Amino acid sequence: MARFKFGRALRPDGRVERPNPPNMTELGSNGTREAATAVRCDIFCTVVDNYGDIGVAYRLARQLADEQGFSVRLWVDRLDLLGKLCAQADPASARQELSGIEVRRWCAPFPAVEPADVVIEAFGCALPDRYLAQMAAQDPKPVWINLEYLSAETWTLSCHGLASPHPRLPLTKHFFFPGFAPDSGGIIHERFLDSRRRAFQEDSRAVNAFWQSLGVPGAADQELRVSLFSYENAAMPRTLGQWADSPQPVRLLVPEGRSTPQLCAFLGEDRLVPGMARAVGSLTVQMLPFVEQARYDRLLWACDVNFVRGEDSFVRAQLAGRPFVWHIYPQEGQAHAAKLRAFMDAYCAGLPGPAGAALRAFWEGWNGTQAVPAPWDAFWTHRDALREHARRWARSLSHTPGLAANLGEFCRNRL
Ligand code: TRH
Repeated sequence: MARFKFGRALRPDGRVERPNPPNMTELGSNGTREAATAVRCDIFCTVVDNYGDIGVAYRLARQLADEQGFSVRLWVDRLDLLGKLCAQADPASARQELSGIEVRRWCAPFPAVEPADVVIEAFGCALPDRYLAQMAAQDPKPVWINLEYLSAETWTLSCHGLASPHPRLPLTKHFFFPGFAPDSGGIIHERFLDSRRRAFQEDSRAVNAFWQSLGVPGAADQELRVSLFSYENAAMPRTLGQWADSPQPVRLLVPEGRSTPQLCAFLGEDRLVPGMARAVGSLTVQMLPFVEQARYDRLLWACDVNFVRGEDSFVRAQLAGRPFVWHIYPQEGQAHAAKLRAFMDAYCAGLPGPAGAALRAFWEGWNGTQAVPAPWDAFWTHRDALREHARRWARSLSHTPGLAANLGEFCRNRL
């Protein structure tokens, strides 16, 4: 029989085999490894669009393995996208080990595998029927989690942890809402991330070496470094124009992606590819490759201000301890406006009034939830307050238990 480190291998006759003996260690509440049976966890992820679904699922999978001692198997339908976030990922391999987790291609027909102790479906992706039927046949039943999108909206707190019985099968799904409030599911932040981040930011040699590795020159005197990861954005040309007219040099660092056509139009270029840099007035636009997740963190740590989007880069920008601007994932009927404002309410509560008002105005303009985009200068004039607040916010997030720890506890209490 084929044996895999994390595997529940299939017999040639197609019957489900017993799982291999799982890891015999897990992390106790004090963070030390204790002799115990590892919790087996299956995470299911389908990519709706972009990188956020797989970005969150892969990050969570690693943290559940590293810090909660879970034995994790991640099922994902788009291994090609995982390859963008992690260079070791092999898009052609249907089964591989990556950073302490087992990664499997989610394909149809779904193989007959024994369900894990904990089953996490990311963002409401429906589990394969065959797997669901096997969950129902299992005794005891797996702990079944539906991991929801991150939101600061208060209604999510009343739904967090709620149980939803399956209409036909003897199974119960629990809703898990990541968030910022103490009684939410929390956000993903790795242990020691905050100290690693601060050590990097305080080490000018490490920062310079990072810029060099990306082919970005050292910062000019007074230069403002901005990273840009955004969706198509009606406010972008105006903001680019304001940077071009700025008294201060601005270097805009752009991982290739959905902003590229707008930048081409602004710069009058047919194409922009990683490595190219073009200047207009005070603004230099430098294209970067899409880098691995860990390097993207460093980009956020090294810039003065970061434009981020979606869910995962939005959280990483907060953990970078630097001012940032969020382009929220647009939803039909402007449903995203309430979500944007709920976060601004939480974030601006700790900012002096004028800085909070400037942040709200700029973010609303950037997101098109307010008709007239606010000028960049009106936002950036508050840079000292924004910087100080970003540092404090990152520090306070790093002291929260976090999504993986909250999930770990929630599941263990139900196993
Ligand atoms: O890519 P996103 O827009 O993803 C999503 C999806 O649209 C999804 O359907 C939606 O529901 C969700 O947002 C809210 O943005 P996000 O979430 O920031 O994910 C980007 C990931 O890509 C994140 O893990 C960071 C990573 N990344 C890199 O690893 N390297 C890079 O160079 C860049 C720019 C990003």
